[in-house]
Amino acid sequence: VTDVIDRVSFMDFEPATASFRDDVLAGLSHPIRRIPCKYLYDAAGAALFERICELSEYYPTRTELAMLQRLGPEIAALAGPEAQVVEFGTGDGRKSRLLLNALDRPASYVSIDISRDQLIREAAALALDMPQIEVVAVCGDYTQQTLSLPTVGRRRVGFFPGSTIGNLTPVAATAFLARCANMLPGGAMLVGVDIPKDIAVVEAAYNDSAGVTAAFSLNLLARINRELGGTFDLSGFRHYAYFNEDQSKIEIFLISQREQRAAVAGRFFHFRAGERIHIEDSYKLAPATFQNMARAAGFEPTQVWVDPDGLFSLHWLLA
Ligand code: AVJ
Repeated sequence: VTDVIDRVSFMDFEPATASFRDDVLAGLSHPIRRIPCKYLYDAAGAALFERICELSEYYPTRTELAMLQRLGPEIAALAGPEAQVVEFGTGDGRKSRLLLNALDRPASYVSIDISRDQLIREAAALALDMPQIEVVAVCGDYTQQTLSLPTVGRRRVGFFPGSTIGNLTPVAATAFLARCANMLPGGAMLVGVDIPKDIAVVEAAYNDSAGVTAAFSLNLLARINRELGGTFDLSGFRHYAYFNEDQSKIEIFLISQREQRAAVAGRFFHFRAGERIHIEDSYKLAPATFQNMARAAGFEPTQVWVDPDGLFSLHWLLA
């Protein structure tokens, strides 16, 4: 623990900051153009994502929140008293608060994130709201680094909500879970996973009628314009999301509406009409499929809960 700010202990593992510039230039130079989805979440992108979570078509957030609410007592019994909650990634804090409020006298809350500012802001806000809990903010890249965490409390309970696991390929998701299992010896992990369902329902969630998801996708080009001296004409690109049934994932693209050029950091890129930039994958995993993945990562999957409409699942895994 290197520092204590506003009742939050702060540990910095100084994750390698792969630069936005390098990743965008490499992604646009590749024959199959692709930009990692983590870059969708600058301040403007995070605000648009919060609006997505409120959309009637976007079922995951409200479904998972309702499940956490309803299953609180059951999860508390499984976690036991004085647990140490370890969250991988920082959300808007709503789900973390729901879980912590449901548990039996949780001892501590550890939040791990690569983006230092958001991490400290959210951890400090949570520490203010829940003064009885010891809050630790860990700046690190949990997909790349093995992070040794301070032990405060009885049992570690990992938390990875939102079906964020679906943004990883099955191979990367399994590697991530294996890393989690090593960080939670003798503990458990609660993971939110979106389930395959009627294609029209999934596709509507990523093609909302108000166009918020389209604005979220296009913000990536706006961000490139803002931060990398980009010259993208946003009206020249269209958001496109479709369900790839073979791989059980939503694929999201920006499609060039005409032949055009754009500069990024002083380099020019040419786009044919109809050419795509792949910006996100969101896998939908059936409970048994996810359990097999967790098993391959060294967890023992036990409880799995599905909401009454069969939209979303929560998994309890033993490390
Ligand atoms: C990051 C997994 C929560 O894939 O559903 C929502 C991101 N992208 N709409 C998802 C997202 C477009 C989201 N998660």
